[in-house]
Amino acid sequence: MTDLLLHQYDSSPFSEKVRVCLGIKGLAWAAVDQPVVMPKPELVPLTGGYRKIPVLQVGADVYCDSVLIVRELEARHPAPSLFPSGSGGIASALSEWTDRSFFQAAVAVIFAHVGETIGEEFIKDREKLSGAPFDIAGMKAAFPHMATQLRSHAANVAQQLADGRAFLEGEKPGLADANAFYNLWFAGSFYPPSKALFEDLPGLSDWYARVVAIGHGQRREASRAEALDAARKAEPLAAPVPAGEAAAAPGDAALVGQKVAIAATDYGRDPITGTLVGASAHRLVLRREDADLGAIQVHVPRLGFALMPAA
Ligand SMILES: N[C@@H](CCC(=O)N[C@@H](CS)C(=O)NCC(=O)O)C(=O)O
Repeated sequence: MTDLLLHQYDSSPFSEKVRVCLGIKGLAWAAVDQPVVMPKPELVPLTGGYRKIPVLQVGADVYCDSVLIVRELEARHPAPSLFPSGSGGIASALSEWTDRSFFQAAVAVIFAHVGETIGEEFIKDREKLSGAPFDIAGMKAAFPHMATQLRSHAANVAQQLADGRAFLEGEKPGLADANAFYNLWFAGSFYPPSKALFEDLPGLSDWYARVVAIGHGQRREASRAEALDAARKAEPLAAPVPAGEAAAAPGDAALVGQKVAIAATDYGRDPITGTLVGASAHRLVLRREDADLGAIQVHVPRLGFALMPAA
């Protein structure tokens, strides 16, 4: 039995980032498949409102967003490290590149081509998620530009490999590889002709094959009922912020112990409310009481989340 429960679906690119990191660490974990659109009645009770995928659950502690999931995996299972050349700071900071402009380029290239084949339910759901119309005509018009952006991101990856190294940081794989990889995996899987935008770049295809070969660790499937039961049976961590994480900003520290609301600032901004029980420069931790599950601690990354005193 494993205690790492990853709420995910196989086509999710941010889940692929986490699956590769689980592979690098050789960890055993369980995939808990969640729906691709709302409602998600067996996810939201765990997160208190957050609907995005992936979410990592360990007992009654729930980690939202791949950025924090990766940080938590490194804290719980430090070896082998996701930062093989000691690059924890810069490799973590690079998520702002891979998860935003690189990812947006991959999304634009895919949806300019497959947008029309997607069902109405998915389109309506994603319009609600983003708060903006799903503009297929706009995506088509933007394609020539976005194709150049995707290639340019991929070319930076190829440039890093130009001295013949196996992975982005050297001979061992790390988060930098998982982050760059998942975007190309996403584009190439959902719109295979997009591979022509990057697979000719020197060294890129060989590196891509090496990342695929890492695998995903030891995966098993778990039901959503099993995950909810694991939350019911467990108590949240007494010390939810791992030792050594940089201290919180003074404004956040002052709110510890108070009722607060937190929400992502980009998309999927559904608020989570609870008592702030932990804060660092990298995470916020809320404790909630769920009528069915009992006490749950929800962890979110500090970057890209807003914190407000609860109304
Ligand atoms: N910043 C988040 C982004 C997660 C995200 O956008 N996930 C997509 C799937 S890959 C999602 O949740 N889409 C809406 C849904 O599945 O309901 C992260 O790094 O985890």
